[in-house]
Amino acid sequence: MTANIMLAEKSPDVVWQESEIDKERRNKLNRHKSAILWFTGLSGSGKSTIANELEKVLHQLTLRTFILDGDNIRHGLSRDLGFSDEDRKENIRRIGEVSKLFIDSGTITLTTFISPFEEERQMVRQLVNENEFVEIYVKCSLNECEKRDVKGLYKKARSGEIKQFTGIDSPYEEPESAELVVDTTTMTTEESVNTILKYLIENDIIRCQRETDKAILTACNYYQFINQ
Ligand code: ADX
Repeated sequence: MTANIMLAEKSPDVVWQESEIDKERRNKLNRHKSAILWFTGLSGSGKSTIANELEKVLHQLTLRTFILDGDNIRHGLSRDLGFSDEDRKENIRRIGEVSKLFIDSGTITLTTFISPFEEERQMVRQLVNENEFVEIYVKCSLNECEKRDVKGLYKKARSGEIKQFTGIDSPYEEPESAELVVDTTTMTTEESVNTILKYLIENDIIRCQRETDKAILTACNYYQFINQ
């Protein structure tokens, strides 16, 4: 049976249906493992920028990837949710479950949600196998995020036009057990991507053995870690 299957809470008579084409077979076909790269951090910290840049490299390496993005998910799957603590928890619960499905599909999923609460991030971590969840804290001071204010939301939050804004009148709990911390006040996007690539290679989540892989990484200026 697939790991960590919970009983259906309100419908105890539903039974888990196994499929013969399972994660292992998909991983074999893809020639790489599944993983959730869970980016967390304040709005404007750089989660989406780094995830997009990283995905481009992974895609060039012919790995199967997908980005679940906070703003986009709130246009569909979570369109009924706001920004109260309860709604944010439900948002992350849904994304956790979707990410778990993506794990079973053989995909490397990059998720970019503020995900402000340690408990919910831990909950998602528990849904999958130990080496399948990589928490990446995109660290950036509130001051700097506010200075960037790419979407103009901090200004609105300060003026009271937007309520329950993370960092202003809604909390952000810094990760306690993130696999990686990338500090976007001191690191460039390229350096952050390098750090993550290094981790993925060292932990055998991705492999870059073929000459073409090395050529691709060289072309992207991400070669320095491969020969170590
Ligand atoms: S989470 O807290 O539930 O993880 P999520 O990542 O989905 O948040 O959504 C955050 C995005 O919604 C931000 O990048 C920002 O663009 C937008 N947003 C709108 N209102 C708020 C708010 N009150 N707090 C935080 N982000 C908000």
